[in-house]
Amino acid sequence: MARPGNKIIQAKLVLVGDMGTGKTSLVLRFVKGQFFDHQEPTIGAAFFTQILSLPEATVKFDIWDTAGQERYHSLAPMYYRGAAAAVVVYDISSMETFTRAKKWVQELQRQGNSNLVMAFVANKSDLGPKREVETEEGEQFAQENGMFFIETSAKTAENINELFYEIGEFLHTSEIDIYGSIVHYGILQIQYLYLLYFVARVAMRLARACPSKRTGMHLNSETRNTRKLFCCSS
Ligand SMILES: Nc1nc2c(ncn2[C@@H]2O[C@H](COP(=O)(O)OP(=O)(O)O)[C@@H](O)[C@H]2O)c(=O)[nH]1
Ligand SMILES: [Mg+2]
Repeated sequence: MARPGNKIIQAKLVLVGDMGTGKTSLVLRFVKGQFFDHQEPTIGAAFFTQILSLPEATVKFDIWDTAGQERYHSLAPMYYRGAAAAVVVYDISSMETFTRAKKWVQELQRQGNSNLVMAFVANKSDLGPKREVETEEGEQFAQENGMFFIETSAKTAENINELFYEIGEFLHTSEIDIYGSIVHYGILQIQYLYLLYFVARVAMRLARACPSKRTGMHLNSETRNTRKLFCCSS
């Protein structure tokens, strides 16, 4: 529930990663608190919504859960375009899905939204004995690419709320940053305009204090001479 007076952030979130890494399971766990050992594969993409209350804001997530199959790859930009957050998922028991996740990160970086909040998620942390990807490998890649890293298990619910909570916090802070830069830019513009106004006023005062030499000097002196002649001739 949105808290009264709390700021509301509407955010499009997209999940990408290889098929079978647990994207749908992560979302179902977060949205409905459910987990299925035999989760149906996603066709195309599925849409979910969930509201998350943070101390300072309420985040309304519009979640696009994409299918990981290669044949749906060409549809992916439709889902990540305009997204505020992207969750790139791999399965800790499959090195292949880790390699694929790294490619997803590169693709998201290429699409050029520098404000995109990205989370690198190592799912199925409950499959410890089958682990192929060490925590440090995921952590290091995420760090090198400026992403937030977390190990989760949709099965045991480990770190699922934490994942979305962190994303919400990142979205909230990056909104403050954007707002802050707009205010900062506005102040700079006002200072610049005031400086121009000040320079213009000084220039006008100077112009009034030291008027430029009149043109037609020759005519004036002629007038003076004429008067002189008139004076002397009388
Ligand atoms: N052990 C374990 N299995 C999981 C976990 N998350 C998903 N699965 C299983 O992995 C399979 C694929 O999950 P799914 O959510 O359909 O993956 P998606 O294709 O990425 O959406 C399903 O059988 C899930 O039950 C997890 O955290 N731990
Ligand atoms: Mg799925």
